[in-house]
Amino acid sequence: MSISNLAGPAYAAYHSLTPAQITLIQNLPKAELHAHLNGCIPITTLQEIAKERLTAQSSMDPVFSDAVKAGIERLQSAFELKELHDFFGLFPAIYALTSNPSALARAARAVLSQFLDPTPEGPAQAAYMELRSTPRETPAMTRLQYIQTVLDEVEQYPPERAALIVSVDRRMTEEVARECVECAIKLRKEGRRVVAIDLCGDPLAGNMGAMKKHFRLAKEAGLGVTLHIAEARTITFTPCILCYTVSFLPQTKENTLDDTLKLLSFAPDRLGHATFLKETEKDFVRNSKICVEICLSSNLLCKTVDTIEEHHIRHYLNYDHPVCICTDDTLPFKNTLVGEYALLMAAAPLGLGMSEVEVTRVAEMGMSSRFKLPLLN
Ligand code: 6MZ
Repeated sequence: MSISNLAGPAYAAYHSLTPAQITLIQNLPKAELHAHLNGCIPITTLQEIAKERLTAQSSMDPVFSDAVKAGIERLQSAFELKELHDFFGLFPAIYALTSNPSALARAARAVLSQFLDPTPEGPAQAAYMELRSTPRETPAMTRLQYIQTVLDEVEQYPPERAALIVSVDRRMTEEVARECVECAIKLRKEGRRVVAIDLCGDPLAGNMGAMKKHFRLAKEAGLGVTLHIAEARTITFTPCILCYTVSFLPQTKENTLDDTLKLLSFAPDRLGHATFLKETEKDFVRNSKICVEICLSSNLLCKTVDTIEEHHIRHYLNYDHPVCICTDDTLPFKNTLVGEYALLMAAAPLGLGMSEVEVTRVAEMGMSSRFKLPLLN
């Protein structure tokens, strides 16, 4: 995405920088390690795919086609998310468009190009990218074909520039989660460029206890593991007699109470967001030197963090703990990797006011947190 498409907190931060600061962050070798394919499709690519698919499929259900159009309009305009939960409602319209191999390949190509090809303003946003995506089975492709299609695009770039992380969605059934992990292992064994498994999706969905064995399988096979963790505040309450008698008390899913502890027991190599970790959990992350993938615009726009000054990145930076600055979903958040680095460098209250030396150190941390391509046999 070109800087001209920037909006939101990253826009304000970017435009507050001096030309010398912009040149510095543009030229720093940066790694994008947390970017979701269907969340990063340039809006122009999505519009093109929509135009072609909606006209070609004249028999398409008009109600459905209106829903897709409305979804794209929503993504085009600046919109307010009231909470993280609203965010997941954006995807059905996108998924309706990337549901066959050619549209998916086109989307993947555009996302990779957005990060890895030189921009109108200067060098490529990222020196290296780990693109992640959730395999979907559709009438036009199996989950294995989904991953192969994305890999074909990733592998157009040399190994030192791009790799794939296969995402498992918290809402998946156990069977589907296992299928995704098995496909990732199979493809890696064939020499394809899959480096890790991710856990993503609505933070309040799914049963994480049941997911553990699939992630163990991935680890045993040599793949890396990264997990979205503690992204949303979960309501925890101690069961009491009132809970059984007063029907309007908040309902919590039983698995959210110790969700974070369960996920930490998967022995992850990296964590996504990690916004609402308790002090003991933060200590564990620090002692285990687990890199935290930080998505500043995403957290601010989804309102899981109120202001940049309060962002948990500060905690990790105070300890010189490894973090990686990432965009998460450039399509809805209208951000760029350079924009996210601008948030580090811009003076308060727009950014964290970090020095050149500090920002350079953070970029190095990201590059050092790349997954290694495992050698499987
Ligand atoms: C959790 C997220 C996410 O995989 O279809 N996704 N999961 N937290 C987030 N932070 C805001 N952003 C995106 O890309 C889209 C999918 O990635 C996950 C969601 O499950 C979403 O459906 P792929 O390429």
